Amino acid sequence: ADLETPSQDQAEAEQRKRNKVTLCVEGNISAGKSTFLQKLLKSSVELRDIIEVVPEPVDKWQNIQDTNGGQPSNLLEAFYRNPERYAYTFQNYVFVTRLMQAKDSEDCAAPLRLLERSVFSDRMVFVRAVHEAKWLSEMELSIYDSWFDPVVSQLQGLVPDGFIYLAASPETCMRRMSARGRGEEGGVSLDYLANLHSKHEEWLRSGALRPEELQLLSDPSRNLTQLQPNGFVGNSASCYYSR
Ligand code: DCP
Repeated sequence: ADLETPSQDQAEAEQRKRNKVTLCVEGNISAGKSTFLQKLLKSSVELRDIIEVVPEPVDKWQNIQDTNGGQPSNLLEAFYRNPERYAYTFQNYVFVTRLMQAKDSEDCAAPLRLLERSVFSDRMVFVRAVHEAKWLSEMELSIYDSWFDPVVSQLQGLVPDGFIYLAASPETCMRRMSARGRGEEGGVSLDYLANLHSKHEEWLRSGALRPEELQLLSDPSRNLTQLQPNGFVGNSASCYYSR
């Protein structure tokens, strides 16, 4: 009987999981996602108690451990140095590391989980942009597309309850990116940022989610409702979906 009846701890953990809200913070390179999340945590003790922030695993992309004990490699740097060669490898690894991180934070005690970016922006923004730049071949795009939906639909932990979009002009992002001076991003052009910007706008502002995405996000068991953009946090952010 013990095997069949979940303990009180297990039942509470399940209940916590069901009641947890997950939002993904989206925006262009250097839009200010990490700053926004850090400020939110510092803004009040009460907020800190209820929020679990899950930063983007950029450090994992910069430090690929060598399985033979050699020096770690930097995949982010390899991608920007030789995008035709590494765009697919990079986007593939971005997906896997995001998945691992989402799983690791799934059981956190906080009722509100804020993830920096999502597999949806990876696909709708970055994968599209690198394909348009001809850094991803037709075959590589088809491979990515062929596994994306089946994998995501098997992994409920990847589907958020909503998105917070931090909109910033490509010029602002360029200025902030140059000021930050992350070594790998030295060659990122204003044109590339402008393309990423328009892809974010198309995806999040026009509500142009793909039918499969809408289906995933409006799964009745997740109790989601589509909302109009509502200026959720400050004047440059919108929350598109909410319980
Ligand atoms: N990146 C990418 N493809 C993805 C995700 C990220 O090419 N699917 C790249 C873009 C950046 C780097 O990874 O060079 C880090 O991405 P972010 O824009 O998400 O992170 P930032 O640190 O720039 O965000 P912010 O400054 O808003 O905190």
